[in-house]
Amino acid sequence: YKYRIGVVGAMGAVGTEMLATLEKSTLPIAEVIPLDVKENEGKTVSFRGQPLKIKTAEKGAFKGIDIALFSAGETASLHLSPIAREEGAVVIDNSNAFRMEPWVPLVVPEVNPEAAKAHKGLIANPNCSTIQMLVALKPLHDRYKIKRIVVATYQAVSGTGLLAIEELNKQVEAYILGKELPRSVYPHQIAFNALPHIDSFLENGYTKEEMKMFNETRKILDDPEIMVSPTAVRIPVFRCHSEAINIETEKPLPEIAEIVQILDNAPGVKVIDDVQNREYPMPVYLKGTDKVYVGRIRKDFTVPHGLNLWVVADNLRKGAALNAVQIAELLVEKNWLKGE
Ligand code: 2RA
Repeated sequence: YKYRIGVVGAMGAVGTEMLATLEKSTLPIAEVIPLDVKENEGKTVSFRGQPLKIKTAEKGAFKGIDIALFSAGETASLHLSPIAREEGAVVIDNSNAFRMEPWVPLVVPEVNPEAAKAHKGLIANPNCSTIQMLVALKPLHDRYKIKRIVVATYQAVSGTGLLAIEELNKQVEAYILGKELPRSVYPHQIAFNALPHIDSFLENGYTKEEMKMFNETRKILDDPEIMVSPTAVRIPVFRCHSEAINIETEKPLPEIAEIVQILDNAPGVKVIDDVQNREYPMPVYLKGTDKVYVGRIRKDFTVPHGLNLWVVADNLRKGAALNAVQIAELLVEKNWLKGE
């Protein structure tokens, strides 16, 4: 059997990456149906060298679609995912709309694949900053039980979308030309800056982006006690999020050499850590890659069982599109498409 795959938000930053990822997927694909807002109807996107016409994402558009990958924002997911499910599609949603709903599995295939089995027609893709953090930490959590995570993120502008990529380009250009820097996407200049503000602020002084990392980590690891203290920062990098992660574990940690081995052999992880030769993960070199890259691995000597890690991943790929496609591949491979 070959599957008909819908991509909702096909012209967005993540949607574009979903199409690129599907091109290389092991999924047996009969057809890819790109769906987007009405204004984009008739425009074309490329898939395996062929132009595909965009259709409007609306009632009736999902008939015959087996799996619908959504990356069109919360409002679109809230409105259209029930319609897609009614019309027979299994929805894999990259938005924040359903991630914390008890009936919706929140899945990173390398971390909690079994959670996908009991789906009810909708599976949520976690936030990019959560995905890369947990792919790296899962092998350590399984062995040494992490009790606390302190993490600072350094997030690329592509996480905001195509307009933010354009804004950074325009600000750098204006700076070089000695002109006033245009600004419309972020509350402050992003070029040559670091913005400690991603998504809106909450009563507790954290941002929604930071609380996603706290809440999603507990759900994905199925651990109601683990503590996560995030600071999410936007930096003038186009692609790939970086994270400085500090963990404290319940059990004693082994020597660094053993930790490196554990990490490098873990699913979805690659260690790049040879500081003498200035080798460590960096966003500018990791665009378009599929793994989560870990470096600067060192004990935190200030606590009994502590470790520091530097983690980089392509936020549009493993942080969004690739993880969503990997969930689709998992469902097909395990024959879990029907769910429960
Ligand atoms: C961001 N994680 O980077 C959020 C959504 N992609 O803006």
